[in-house]
Amino acid sequence: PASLNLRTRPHAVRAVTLTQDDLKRLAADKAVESVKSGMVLGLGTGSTAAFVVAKLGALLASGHLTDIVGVPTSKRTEEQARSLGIPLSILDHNPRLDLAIDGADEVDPDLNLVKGRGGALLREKMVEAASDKFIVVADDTKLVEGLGGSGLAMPVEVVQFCWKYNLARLQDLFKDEGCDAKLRLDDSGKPYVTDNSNYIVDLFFKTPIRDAFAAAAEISSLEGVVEHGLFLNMATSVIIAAKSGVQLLSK
Ligand code: ABF
Repeated sequence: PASLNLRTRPHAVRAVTLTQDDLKRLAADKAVESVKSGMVLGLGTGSTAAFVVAKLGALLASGHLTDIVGVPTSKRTEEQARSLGIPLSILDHNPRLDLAIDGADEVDPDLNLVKGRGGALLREKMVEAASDKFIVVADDTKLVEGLGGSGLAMPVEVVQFCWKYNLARLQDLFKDEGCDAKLRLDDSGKPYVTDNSNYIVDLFFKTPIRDAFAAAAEISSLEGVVEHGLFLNMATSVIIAAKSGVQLLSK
């Protein structure tokens, strides 16, 4: 019909294009549907997790959620949650959580994850390991066939003492994967310091890690390594938002 002639009335139809942030928000809102009043929640870190915290704050303010307590996985998540009036706690006082919701950097077909590109991997892993359920929220760009396959950083948190020694040992550990290890720097070019006063060595692989479970054990065995970004057998489910819709991946 003439009314839909796009040449004469180009404004007639405006395709809704979902931005990456829209997808992250969609995944976050879907995950928050699993939150019930009275829950003790692990609050993740990163831009997707920030949408989760924002949604929780809104539901608390509107009275749709009551009596929730948040255990943050970073100082910046703590600040965001506090600014929204979300009651906060720590693992010392809440050693068992009902549910943690957090982002991820890579998700493989077995729901194993690479996390920590946001620098919060230690507190994330502590909080998520203490949670009965752990829902990961991500946009579809995070899906990989094999961990390490994105070519982006797989972080390892190390003590500051002799970090060069541990960087060299980590690089050597993954020489078969063509690993390039780099000390993470902050915006001013100084070593990035985590919330826990440690450094981060980022590992970049040319090919995916052959055996993530063996790799995790080998990394953890290095003296001076505090934590790494392989989150294996931890996610209960993963909510992936894509332009085609939101998908729930469960074990
Ligand atoms: C955090 O979420 C980090 O472990 C990970 O790096 C980040 C992903 O960030 P984003 O959601 O912004 O992609 O849990």
